Amino acid sequence: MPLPVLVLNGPNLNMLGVRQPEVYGRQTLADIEADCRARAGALGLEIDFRQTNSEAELLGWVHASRGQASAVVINPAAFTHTSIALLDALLLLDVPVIEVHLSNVHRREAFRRHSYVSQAAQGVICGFGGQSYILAIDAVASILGIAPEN
Ligand code: CA2
Repeated sequence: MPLPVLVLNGPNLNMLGVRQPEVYGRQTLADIEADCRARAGALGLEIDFRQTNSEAELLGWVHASRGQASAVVINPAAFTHTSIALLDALLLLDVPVIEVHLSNVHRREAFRRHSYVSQAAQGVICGFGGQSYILAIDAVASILGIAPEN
């Protein structure tokens, strides 16, 4: 089995399902984690799914993933638009990074259209709610050369 796929989530995503369902959907982060785990399992991939409200903790997880993960899927939440430190940390990785967002950030406020993180990402998926994460796991499988069973 390949090294685990690290799925990282930034600030406030622990509150999903509580407010703004019209923007972020009704799924909780635990629901999304369960769906990711099921899809990854069907593809023969293991996932390590985490959320933090701390930029320092997120940077630490990215640093510690060197040599320990086969890919990183990340929803950096608000750090997307603010964190050069997160960009620099992700640029240290030599595995695929996929940036995901629940909402279509291009249909929202202008400040959400710029992502520092995208410069380190192989691809960006946004606007499909929790399905954005599943599409990202499928992208990782494709990049790693793992074919779905059917
Ligand atoms: O669409 C996304 O996934 C975002 O990364 C979500 C971030 C936002 O800052 C990005 O621009 C786009 C916000 C996450 C906040 O999560 C909430 C959860 C429940 C209720 C309100 C916010």
